[in-house]
Amino acid sequence: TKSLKETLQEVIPAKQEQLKKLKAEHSQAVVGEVKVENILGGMRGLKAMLWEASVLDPNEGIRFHGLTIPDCQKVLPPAPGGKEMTAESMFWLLLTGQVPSPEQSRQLSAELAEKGDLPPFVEKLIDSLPKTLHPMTQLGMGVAALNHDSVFQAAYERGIKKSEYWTYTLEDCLNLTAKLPALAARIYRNVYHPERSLPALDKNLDLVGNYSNMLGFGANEHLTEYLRLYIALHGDHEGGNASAHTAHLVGSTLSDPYISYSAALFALAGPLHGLANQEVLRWQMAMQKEIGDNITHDNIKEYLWKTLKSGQVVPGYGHGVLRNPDPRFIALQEFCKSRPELQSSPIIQLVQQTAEVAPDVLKEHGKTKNPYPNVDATSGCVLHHYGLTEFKYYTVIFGVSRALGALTQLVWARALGLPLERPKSYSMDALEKLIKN
Ligand code: AMX
Repeated sequence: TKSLKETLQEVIPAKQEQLKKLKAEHSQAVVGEVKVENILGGMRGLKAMLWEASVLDPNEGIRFHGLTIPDCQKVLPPAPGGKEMTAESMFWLLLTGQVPSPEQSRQLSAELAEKGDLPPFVEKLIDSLPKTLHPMTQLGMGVAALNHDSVFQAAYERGIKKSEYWTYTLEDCLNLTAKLPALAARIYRNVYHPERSLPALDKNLDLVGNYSNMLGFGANEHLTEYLRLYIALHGDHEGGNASAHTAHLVGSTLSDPYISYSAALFALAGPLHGLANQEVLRWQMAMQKEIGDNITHDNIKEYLWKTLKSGQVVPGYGHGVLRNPDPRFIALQEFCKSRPELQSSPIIQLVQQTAEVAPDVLKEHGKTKNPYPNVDATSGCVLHHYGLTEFKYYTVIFGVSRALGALTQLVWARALGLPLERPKSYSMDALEKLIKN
């Protein structure tokens, strides 16, 4: 069977050819226009970026190399004994556009487990941080520090040909992906359970199996399976979202994958992006506390209006691109429906009931372009039910996941020789002049 690198080596020439042809034959083709609203509106809707791994349709949601989430659930190999697709199989798909065989997926698991230990100085760095430092800040710092061992950076200093960039980038990306569970679990242990010892990486487990084990939940196969699904699903959401875009932008300066992804994590740490993960649960629990046992649609509606009237957003609802319920939300809800213990969980019931009421309230409120739930509306409550209750940590899990897409696309950016990203900006005065002309 072919390794990941061999598979990639085979698919790169055709993509390089496709890019060459696009440049040669269609460089001047017009695919859209730039309106003042794009410039003032955070570049929403502007077609301005190349990203191979996934494309987000406003109505259908995400497709990974053309595959929908249910397609991926059907074809991507699970871990031995499990049902949910593994992070490795999603990584393989995002990187190569191909579905790995179970054997290839297991080979990649073994390679990642082999590379997963942290260098001692990074362990010391993380251990020296105050527990009160947000786990996302710790994750970003740890990932940045791992660039000490970047093979891309070392090779660049030595002097390498552009055509070789991608091989060193791939090596860094695999090393970083491999080390994320040990790093993220160490942060969890230090902040929440300093009395616990951290288990060593198990060379027979997949990436998420090891992550769950190191978090202290290895015995809970249900949570491990949920984490597999969660991490595969959050792996990529096309290129324009703040974290993926940041990785791409920083990577375009030829910064190595560690510091590029570290920057991405700090974009993910904002409440309008990844931090919504922790905000949803905080908000749902405040709702639960206020409403008490008498949960009715009217009570939920009243609480939603209270949130909106206080000038806050309803966390877990709305999206920069999506205009329908997020298929990732639907997939996580299906997971909940398949487990009786989750169906009887009060917080999961509350999330489900909120999803029945919130769209109409948000429509009536009339501001958001998308009144439907996004993935964050449900992702945290399952973790909470299974005992991973520290919601300040949830965005870290998102950060482990988003690496799959962002890192695979750094490899492609180097394989395709994509240039330094440098859009044009204008002052309002300059813009007014432009409009007059
Ligand atoms: N509740 C209340 N108001 C909302 C809203 C919500 N859930 N979503 C959007 N709005 C408001 C916006 O604040 C904006 O108001 P303004 O005109 O006063 O500034 C208006 O509706 C128009 O916004 P939009 O074009 O529909 O959304 P956007 O592309 O600007 O922002 C997002 C998208 C996700 C930041 C926004 O919907 C939001 O803040 N949602 C809540 C936070 C959240 O769930 N984030 C997670 C997103 C997914 C992820 O990255 N993990």
